[in-house]
Amino acid sequence: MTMSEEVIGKLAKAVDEAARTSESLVMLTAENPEMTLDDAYTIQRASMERRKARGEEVIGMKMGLTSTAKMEQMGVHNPIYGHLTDAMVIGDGETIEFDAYCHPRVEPELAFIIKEDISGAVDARQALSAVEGVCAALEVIDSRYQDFKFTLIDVVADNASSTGFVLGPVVKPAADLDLGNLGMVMSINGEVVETGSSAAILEHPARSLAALITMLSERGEGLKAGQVVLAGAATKAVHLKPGDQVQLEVDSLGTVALGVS
Ligand code: 0L1
Ligand code: MG
Repeated sequence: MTMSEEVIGKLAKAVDEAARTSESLVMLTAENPEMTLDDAYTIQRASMERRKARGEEVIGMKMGLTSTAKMEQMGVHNPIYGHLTDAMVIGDGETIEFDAYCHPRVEPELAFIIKEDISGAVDARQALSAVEGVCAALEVIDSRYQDFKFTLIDVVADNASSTGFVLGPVVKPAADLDLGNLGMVMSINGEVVETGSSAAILEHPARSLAALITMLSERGEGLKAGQVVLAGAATKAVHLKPGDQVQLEVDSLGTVALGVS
């Protein structure tokens, strides 16, 4: 870590306030070029402490930038993670208000429900042993940075653009699914906007889960029973606009939906 606790606290406040008020920010690295990836994860955690102090509860984690399409879209080369809180839960079929966001986008994802605590440097098979079930999910991301422009370090400090997520109603054991190759079709207002396969999520969603657990272990952390993990997007993200009705259909896992007013 290169930054003092005071600077970490100041930057955590900046990203947290931007998320709370939907006022976009200039990327943090513009004024803090010395900031490292490690600093960025420390800022992310400090911003979660601010949310917890307001009564939010961390209920899971997300992996981001897990597909080649997403990495190319954002001009980066590594997956990242962020924290999910109870305030980010959107009910299946619920309508969100466009004005409550800076520049929201939606991604087709899968989610894991974790059945037992797990930590350490694990492989995909070990990671899956801690999974209760898998469901379809939509993630709403909303970078707090002006014009959606940031470096990998900036986006990590901004909690990997985490904003909201919807879980589908069908939860199945991973063993009952062709998890490495589930077809995923995302439509907006009845028109197909993205099609993909779960194979695009770090080549297999279980690899994404294992990568998350392994990255968390580098900070002495892990996943807890009952947590939700968004495995990452199977395609690039799509901009939302008022009036959109988004639906994701996943092989064997049914549909999950979201509206925008
Ligand atoms: O969930 C994601 O893959 C988003 C990661 C952050 C980059 C972005 O805002 O698109
Ligand atoms: Mg995502």
